[in-house]
Amino acid sequence: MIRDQETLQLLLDSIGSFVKEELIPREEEVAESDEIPEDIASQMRELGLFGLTIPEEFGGLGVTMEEEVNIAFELGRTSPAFRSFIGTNNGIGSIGILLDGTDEQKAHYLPRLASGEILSAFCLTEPDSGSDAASLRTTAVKEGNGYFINGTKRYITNAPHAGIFTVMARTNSDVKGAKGISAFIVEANTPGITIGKRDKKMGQKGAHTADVIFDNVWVPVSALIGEQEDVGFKTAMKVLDKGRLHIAAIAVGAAERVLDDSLRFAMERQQFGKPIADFQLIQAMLADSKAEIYAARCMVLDAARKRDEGKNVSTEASCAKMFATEMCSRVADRGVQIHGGAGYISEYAVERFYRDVRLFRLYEGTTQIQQVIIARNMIREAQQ
Ligand code: COS
Repeated sequence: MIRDQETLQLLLDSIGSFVKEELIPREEEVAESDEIPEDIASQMRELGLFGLTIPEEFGGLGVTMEEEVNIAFELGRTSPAFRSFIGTNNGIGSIGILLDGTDEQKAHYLPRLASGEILSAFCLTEPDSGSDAASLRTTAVKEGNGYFINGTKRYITNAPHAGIFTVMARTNSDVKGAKGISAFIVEANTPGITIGKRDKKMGQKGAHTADVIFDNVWVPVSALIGEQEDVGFKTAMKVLDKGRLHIAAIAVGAAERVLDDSLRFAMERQQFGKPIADFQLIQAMLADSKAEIYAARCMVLDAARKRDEGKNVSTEASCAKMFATEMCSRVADRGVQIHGGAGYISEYAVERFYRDVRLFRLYEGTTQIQQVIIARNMIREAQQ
């Protein structure tokens, strides 16, 4: 749902210009330094980019899902590290509080997330619990008016910068699987928390992930999201339903960028006495990429509109995430192919994007997990 087309267009234009004029020229610097420059971070704060999805009453812009995916199409056109920096506050690091938090929790944390004063991170994955998220072992044992949290969380995006963590932990160790899990908001400066060293990743330099280790970390009862035990797994799944749609939209934006770069290269590069864009085998790659991007864009927009209508889009979000991220990798692969030897050289952005977009098919649920979710939902519906 787009609330006001004109206002949205102004926002998209300003984000589009920011991407083109400020972020794209700094991509190389971020890839080399593995840092988001502070001046870029403050411009992001000024533009309100940390609070796009947080409701206006908490200081954000409160965009709808359809508006959000349109913004993500723009943000996807530059290095994913920039998006990742603002991504957790708009997504997996805030949605749990927004959907299931108490009024006090929302009022306390959301304004600071919206302004970018603090960053947030989502702690679900563990060393022995990835795709099988319900097998997580981190515990939160109740004692008096609080809980003691113990465990290790892995590959946590923005962990080195986060002010708060949404932590999924087992409050009921008698119950195996999803039912005994609860979600907590844990402040990063709580005694007993250690952040591991930054992971050395294949790509997405500038986006930082690390372990978060909880060693007898005490939190008050008020840190329990919604002050309700045993529903934390559902909170996490709802967070991921929305997050997956966002990642799908980012993948569409990244694919569009790669295709634009590849088309420009093909029109400039001369071989056999003419631009390689004149050759039909190159045209086939350009056309396949164009059609697939169009299909993914339509899927993302349709799923976003359905979510805005209040429908359950678990299936659609997984379809969109699976199709768009796989599509993005194919487009990046063709992009390298169109560039020929130049596509393997870091002077061209396509080499970096090829590595950067690989992560889209893994995080917030691998392609195989999306397939499981889609098929299970189909079977469940057919049984009803
Ligand atoms: N929204 C709300 N509730 C949901 C839900 C959703 N999208 N998906 C599942 N649930 C509920 C189920 O209804 C069930 O509750 P009931 O028992 O009351 O019916 C409960 O959660 C457990 O669901 P399920 O039985 O499907 O859990 P499984 O252990 O079989 O796991 C998958 C389901 C595989 C889908 C889940 O573990 C998953 O998404 N794994 C990938 C995790 C991931 O994306 N990690 C990325 C890291 S975070 S960046």
